[in-house]
Order: sequence, then C-alpha cells, then structure tokens
Amino acid sequence: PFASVELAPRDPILGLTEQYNADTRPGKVNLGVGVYYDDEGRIPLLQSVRRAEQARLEAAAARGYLPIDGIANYNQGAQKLLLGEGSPLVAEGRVLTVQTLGGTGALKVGADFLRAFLPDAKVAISDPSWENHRALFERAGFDVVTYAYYDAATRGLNFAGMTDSLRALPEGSIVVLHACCHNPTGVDPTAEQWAEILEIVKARKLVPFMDIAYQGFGDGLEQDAQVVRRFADAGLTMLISSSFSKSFSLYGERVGALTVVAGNKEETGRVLSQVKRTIRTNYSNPPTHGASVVAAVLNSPELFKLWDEELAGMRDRIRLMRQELVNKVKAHGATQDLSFVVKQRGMFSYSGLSAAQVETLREESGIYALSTGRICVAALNSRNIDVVAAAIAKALK
Ligand code: PLP
Ligand code: TYF
Repeated sequence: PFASVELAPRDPILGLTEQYNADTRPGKVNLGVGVYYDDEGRIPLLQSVRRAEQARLEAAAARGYLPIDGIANYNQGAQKLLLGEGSPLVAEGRVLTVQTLGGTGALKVGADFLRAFLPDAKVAISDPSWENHRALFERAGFDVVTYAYYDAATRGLNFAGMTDSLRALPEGSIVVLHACCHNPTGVDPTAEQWAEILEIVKARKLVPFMDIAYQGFGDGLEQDAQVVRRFADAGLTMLISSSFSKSFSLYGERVGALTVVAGNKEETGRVLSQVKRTIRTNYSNPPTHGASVVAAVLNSPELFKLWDEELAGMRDRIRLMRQELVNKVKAHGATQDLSFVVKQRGMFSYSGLSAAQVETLREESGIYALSTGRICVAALNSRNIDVVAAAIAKALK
C-alpha cells in the first residue's frame, strides 16, 4: 500500500545536524540548530533543575496519568510568566493554559483547534520565519501566507512592508507573531512599532497567535513578556504558544504550554473543553517529569530566583559572544560593518553570509550554519570563536 509514498523533504535545520554529526573533522562547529551551549560547548543542566529533580527523586513520586490539560500549577506558573502576577484577565476567568509537548506541541494543538473553528482563515507568518511554522499550519489544513518582515538591505525590520502586508490580510486572519527574539533573524520590532502592529491587529480583527520560545533570552523574563501582555490587555482574543525548552535547557523533556485568552469566562470554558478534546484525540495526556520539575521551580521563590539568575547567565554569555564575534571578525581583517549582530536579540543572528559563503565555511572549516546565513550565536564559546571569526572574515573577503 505504500508503493506510491514519496520521500519527504528533510527538516533543513535538524537535517544539518545529521550532516554535522557525520563529519569526522575534530574542529567542527555546529552553528545550525537553535540550542544553547555553555562555554564548554555542553548543553547545561541548570542547578535549579537539578535541585528540583533531586527533590522529586527523593519524593519517589508515582507516575499516574496526568489530567488531559496537564499539571495545574505548571499551567498557572506558565500563565503568570506570560501575563504577569495578578493579571486581571486571569482574575476574570478569561485565560486557559494547557501543558503541551514543547512549544511545537502548543502550536499544533492551537492550530488543530483553530482549524476546527476558523476553517477558512488564512494563517500569516513572517518572511522569513521558523521553518516549522509553515509546515505545521499547512499540515493542520490552513492556507499559509507571509507578511513582510526582514529587510536584507538594512539588516533590520521592513516595518513599512510589514504593516502594509498586515493591513492587506483578510479580516479574521490568524497572524503568527514572534513575541521576542525572532527566529531566524534576531530582529524584533521596537515598543513603538509593536503599538502600531497592535492597532492594525485590532482594526483588521486579526487573531494573534503569539509564539514565545525564547522568553528570558532578550532582556529578561518580565521584559520579554511585555508584548504578550500589551496584546492581552488590549482586550484581544488570542493564542500564545510558549516553551521552556531553551529557558530551562530541557529540550528533550518537551515542556511547553498553550494559553488562550478568550472573550469571557463562559467562552473560556467552552474553548478549554475543545482544546482538551484536541489533546485527548492526539496523545490523551502529557508526560509528567519535565513539567513537574518546571512547576517546582516556578512555584518555589528560592528556585525561581536561582533559575532567573541562571537564565541571565545564558543571556549575558550570548551577548558577550555577539560582541566578541564582531570584534574578532574585524580583527581578522573584515571591512564590513557587523555591528548589527550586537543589536539582534536572542539566540540567532542573520549573519548576512550568502548560501555560497555558508557552503565555503562548511567545506573548508567544518563550520555549519543554515544556508540562509542564520547562525546560532549561543553555540559560540571562548574555544571556538577565534576559528569561527577567522573563517567568517575569510569568507567575507
Ligand atoms: N517556536 C519557535 C520560534 C522556535 O524557535 C522553536 C524552537 O524550537 C519552537 C517554537 C519550538 O519549541 P520546542 O522545542 O519547545 O518545541
Ligand atoms: O530553529 C531552531 O533551530 C530551533 C530548534 O524542527 C528546532 O527552533 C529546529 C527545527 C525543528 C525543531 C526545533
């Protein structure tokens, strides 16, 4: 029955990691996938996580089924991080949050829910966006279009283009917005620009689906949630997918959440019942370990403080690597102005390297980047940065 099954294309990001893993050169560097590595080049196990895991191990917790929507105080903790302590929306009963299999799971559950109730809506994603956005919403059955976003000439935001394309969307379209630390460009709108985007979203009755996978990697947990809060406080009905994969360095535990801000309390109940139905018919209920660890950290003032400090450490190290990369590429003789790398936020930089230059880096130096020129700055460290900077400077000549 499978004779006509075609070979599916590889995920361009995860496919690159397979290629990297197969490379036998000792000095190879993977700047492809968006993962935070510490200065030793390892994926860190945070102290806050370790302590919560220790406590959980000692408690010898049973592993019964979780409720369909997951661990209650995990969901409340995730909600509080997004909407803030004492959010009036939460008090009004207008917010629901369900535990999901990472941020991807939140997008998928949200997409399936939307497809059931807004089947004809278009889904607009940024140009460019995270590769999986288009694939995921198309698989859910939507027609996916793009809105202008990145301006290669200025290496910044094409704000006029962005607002024009948002204004041109059919009323009721779903618009996927990166709340902070845009993947793949590292370019975010300013607060003033967000205010204008919000006005367009309201005027065109768009349904925002905010994706926040890097909360804490921009300016801090509270600062990075400002856009989400402004949209929610404006009275909009919206969806939010959030992820702890990066901020807790718990990639493989699949810790994420889908939050929906609905119109009123009664509507929230109805929406929750349908979101739970989506989950039930997909995987029944989510896994226990990762979410119970995250919940323990979010609900302990002491562990939360430790986590916040560890997150700041990751954020600061990425900033340092951005600065050092700019300095070192210049020191190696490149004449191009790379100062935009320092202005970009989060894990990524759209480096401006062409597909051919990226290929040269890979072939000559074993340095892997995406063909779009995206590099993961969080994979740089004090041991590999000189080699990378020298190779980039050479490629730029
Ligand atoms: N959304 C964006 C923009 C991302 O970069 C990622 C990265 O993995 C995700 C969602 C998915 O997060 P997760 O790994 O938690 O599924
Ligand atoms: O953009 C990235 O590199 C991260 C990790 O299918 C990732 O978001 C990449 C591809 C993918 C899932 C996660």
